[in-house]
Order: sequence, then structure tokens, then C-alpha cells
Amino acid sequence: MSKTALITGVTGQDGAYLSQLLLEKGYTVYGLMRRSASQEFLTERLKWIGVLDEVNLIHGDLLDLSSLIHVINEVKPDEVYNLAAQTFVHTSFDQPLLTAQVTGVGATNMLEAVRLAAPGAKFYQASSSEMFGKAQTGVMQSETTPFYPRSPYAAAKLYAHWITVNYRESYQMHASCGILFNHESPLRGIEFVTRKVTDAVARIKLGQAKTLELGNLDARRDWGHARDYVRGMWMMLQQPTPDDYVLATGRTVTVRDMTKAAFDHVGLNWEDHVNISNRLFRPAEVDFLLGDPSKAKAKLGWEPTIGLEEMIGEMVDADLERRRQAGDARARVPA
Ligand code: NAP
Ligand code: F7E
Repeated sequence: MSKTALITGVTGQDGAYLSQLLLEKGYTVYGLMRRSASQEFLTERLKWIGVLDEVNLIHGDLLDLSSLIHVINEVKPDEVYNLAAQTFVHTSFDQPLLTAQVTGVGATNMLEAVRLAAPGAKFYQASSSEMFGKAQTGVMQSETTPFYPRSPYAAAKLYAHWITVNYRESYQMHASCGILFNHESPLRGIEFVTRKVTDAVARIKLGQAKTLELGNLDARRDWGHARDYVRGMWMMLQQPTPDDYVLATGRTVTVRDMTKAAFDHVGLNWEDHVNISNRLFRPAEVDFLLGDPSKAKAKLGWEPTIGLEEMIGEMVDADLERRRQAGDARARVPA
């Protein structure tokens, strides 16, 4: 009999790739989404990746425990992937309490709903490399590296991480945390730096823009592809015992070099177009992230397959296509 999965955050980047993966594996997939007046806008990623008609969308909100219990009772999932969160670090400084509620307490709401309504279900919590925060420069971060969050987002994720570990130890739930380093794709939100850059490169190449404003170019990130990382999430829940795993590429690159790679892809010189804006710097920065995925490799057999340059190229090409189509659509609108 086919397995049933419930994905919270199904309208986000990882929700789309994970839905696609689970459908390919024969799962029945339910996706939790918030009700919105712009419903069709929210499902754009699922549509882009070609799974919108196959995912069963069901309304609920991480802030509303009763809605989550209702959903779990209805779906009776074998596996629950808790991907929903307020995910943008910069916004978490402006909305720290909302971030604490959704990204932190929201995870407890999901765990409670599962514990009460489907205690045998396997549970995945989307933990983040941001939890390492002020890490030692030059040293790789693994499952045993101490955490030092540097934003309201990271502090909320740290609470969600430990409450998941606590539910595992207190109630013997099959609950695992994936400590995932930055992962991107053509479906990445446009406010995140990779997608902001690839979209700007496309507009500049097509003559629709001239410049791009960025903040801290010296920050280093370990960037992988979302398609690889959702496979790791699934692998964690196929293990006989729950555990926590780092997923990363083991390579760190500055925002400057990632930006250069994107401009190089279309034959432009990044220095001719990029301006630095103070308003894009954060009150506290995470300067250096570099993950050690050896445990995931040894225990899950997981390895990333897509490198940074290939991924950035895919993202620039997808943005060129989108911007061309948007330009054509505007051209068709009568003046
Ligand atoms: P994303 O694209 O920003 O998607 C976030 C999802 O959460 C959206 O579907 C959003 O719904 C949903 N959501 C927000 N508030 C909600 C609420 N109150 N109730 C129900 N749903 C809510 O994020 P992502 O990049 O796919 O990341 C997936 C998860 O992995 C997140 O938890 C993120 O923090 C974590 N993570 C991501 C990365 C990364 O590099 N991408 C790395 C480590 C960890 P709407 O569409 O309605 O806004
Ligand atoms: O920033 C710098 C910025 O917003 C990356 C989320 O998925 O990954 C993500 O968090 C770096 C930072 O991602 C701009 O200061 C410079 O150092 O793309 P980002 P993030 O903050 O690393 C983790 C793992 C998550 O869990 C999060 O949910 O780039 N940067 N100039 C900029 N960043 C942005 N957004 N915009 C700029 O103009």
C-alpha cells in the first residue's frame, strides 16, 4: 500500500521539490497551506514544477493547533515533513515575535498535533545551519558543533530543534532534524541573495535593469541544490531509528564569488553593475558557514550531486526565461 505524507510549507521552495520526489516514489501527498486571498499566487511553485494537480492541498496554519490536529486526523500520515516557517533572516529582525511564534512555537504545535493524533508517524523538522551562527572561521560545522544563533530566526529554529529532540526522547517519537545548509534553486524566494542575484543578472542581460544593490559581500555560505537536499530529508525518515543530520556540500563561497559566477554565466562583469547598500547589512551577521556532511554520507548514503556553478547557471537560465516571458507579456498589453 502506498504511503501518505503530509508536508507543511508545501507552497515554498523545498515543499515543491519534496512533493515532486514523494510523488515519484508513489506516495499520496498532502500539503498544508494557509488560506489566502491570492491562492493561485501561492501555488505557483507547485505549478512550475508540474505537481499542482497531484498534491492534495489542505488548509491549516502552524499558529492554529486545532487546525493541525484536524488535518492530522483527516490525513493520518505515515510521514510528516515540517517545512513551514518564517524563513527570511532579515525579516526576523523586523518581526522577531512572529518569527518566534511560527518558526519556533509552530514546530511544537506540529509535534503536539502528531503526538495526539498520529503518534506513530515519522516526523522531520527543518533545522538550519543558521543555528551555528557565530561559528569559528575555517572550521567545518557538524552535528556536534555548538550552536550560537545570531538572529531571531536562528534562535527560533534552535528552540524548534531542541523541542523536536525532546519529543523524540520523551515520547519515543520517530522525530529527526535535518540541519540543512543553504540550498537554492530556480524556485528560491526572490529575497534570498542567490535568487536576487540571478534575477538581476537576467534583467540586466535583457536590458531591463542596469544595477543590483547588495549588502555584505564577504559573508561565506555553503550552498547546495534543493533537489539534493529534499532527497536527504526523505532518507532520514527511512531510517529504523530517528537522528539528526547535517546536509551540506563541504564547500564555502563568498557572496562576492557567487555573484561573480552568476554574471560570468552571461558574459557580464559583475563589478560594472553591483552597488553596495548599507541598508542591506544585518544587525548581526553569520560570517562563515561550511558544513561537514560525513555523518549523512556514512549513515544515509547521501551525497550532493549539483555544484554551485551548475546551480547558479540553472537559476540564471530560468530567470532569463521568466523575464523574457514577462517582457513579452507586457509588450502585448495595449498602452
Ligand atoms: P520557503 O520557500 O520560505 O517556504 C516557507 C513555507 O512556510 C511557505 O510554504 C509558507 O507559506 C509556509 N508558512 C509560513 N508561515 C506559515 C504558517 N503560519 N502556517 C503554515 N505555513 C506557513 O522556505 P524553504 O526554503 O522551502 O525552506 C523550508 C524549510 O527549511 C523552512 O523551515 C526553512 O526555515 C528551512 N531551511 C531552509 C534552508 C534553505 O536554504 N532553503 C536551509 C535550512 C533550513 P506561504 O507560501 O503561505 O508563505
Ligand atoms: O543571505 C548576504 C547576507 O538571505 C545569505 C535561509 O534559507 O539560509 C538562508 O538564510 C548571505 C547573508 O540567506 C544581500 O547578509 C548580501 O550573509 O540568502 P540569504 P541566509 O540568511 O543565509 C539558511 C540556512 C536558512 O535557514 C534561512 O531560512 O548573503 N547578503 N547582500 C544578502 N542577503 C540578501 N538576502 N540580500 C542581499 O541583498
